[in-house]
Amino acid sequence: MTPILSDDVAAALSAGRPVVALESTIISHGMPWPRNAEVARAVEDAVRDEGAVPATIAVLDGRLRAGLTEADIALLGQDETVVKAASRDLGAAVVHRRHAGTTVSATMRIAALAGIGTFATGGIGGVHRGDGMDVSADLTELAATDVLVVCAGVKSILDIPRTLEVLETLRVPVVTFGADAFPAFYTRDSGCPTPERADDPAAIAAMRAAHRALGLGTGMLVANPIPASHALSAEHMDAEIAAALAEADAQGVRGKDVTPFLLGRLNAVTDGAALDANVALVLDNARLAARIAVAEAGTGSWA
Ligand code: PSU
Ligand code: MN
Repeated sequence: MTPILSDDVAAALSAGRPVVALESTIISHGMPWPRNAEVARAVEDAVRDEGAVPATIAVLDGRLRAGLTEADIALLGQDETVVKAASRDLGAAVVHRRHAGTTVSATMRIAALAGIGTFATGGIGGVHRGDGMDVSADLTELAATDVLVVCAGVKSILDIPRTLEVLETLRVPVVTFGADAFPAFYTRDSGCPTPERADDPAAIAAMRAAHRALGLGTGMLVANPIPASHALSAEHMDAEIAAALAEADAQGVRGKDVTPFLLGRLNAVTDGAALDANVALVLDNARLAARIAVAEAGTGSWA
């Protein structure tokens, strides 16, 4: 199935210029209107500032799309009928002509179909705390699809050590940019050492090229710690996260509703501080992904 590309994304891909995929669940289910649409545009601008072309990915009227208009982003940001689609939800979204914000897994799948190899997001899903049975399809997709994903680590709404273990099992390289600790989204240090570290985008592009040459077929996870100026207090966030998890449990929130519920609660209880941190890290991830894509285009490693 071939995604519909915007003109600028199509032109960049056919000329071998750097392109960065961006997800849309963060717009539809991760941030409140109208901040979500403002951030989506700012993230696209951040990618352009670094010399790459942004390709925000979504499903609109059942069509897989890469490269959206202002009106598309506004629809994703406020239309109540927009669903959250992971990879396995894409077929039904196409058949039923749905609008869908795509999670990391679904965005990776569509990026791969479009020939886009680099992708920026805020945080990926992972192994949830508890019995270890709620595992995001983001991890499964990273195991199956050769797309590089830049994130700010994973939130401690998840079990971070178990998430790193699963990534190891699935043969997904994990590289942290400029730090020895794997980051925890709102904070720069999860307490877990990073499996690999790289200090510049060219080093990440080189690791990626070597990884691809091995033919494993898996993606790669790049963790970019939140800028220190925007990092939140770990003790404070741990307490808020514990309260949000207890509330989700008490209200019987299950399945794909869990992550959006927790994000919404954290944004509400921190009086916007969590949202501001989220915005800062997404912008920073978009810049880093663009710099990696530029480095890769220069070496022709994603040809
Ligand atoms: N984590 C965040 N912000 C997000 C998400 C996760 O800090 O917006 C979104 C992403 O789209 C991610 C999805 O791919 O949630 C994971 O959902 P689940 O846990 O249901 O797999
Ligand atoms: Mn889940």
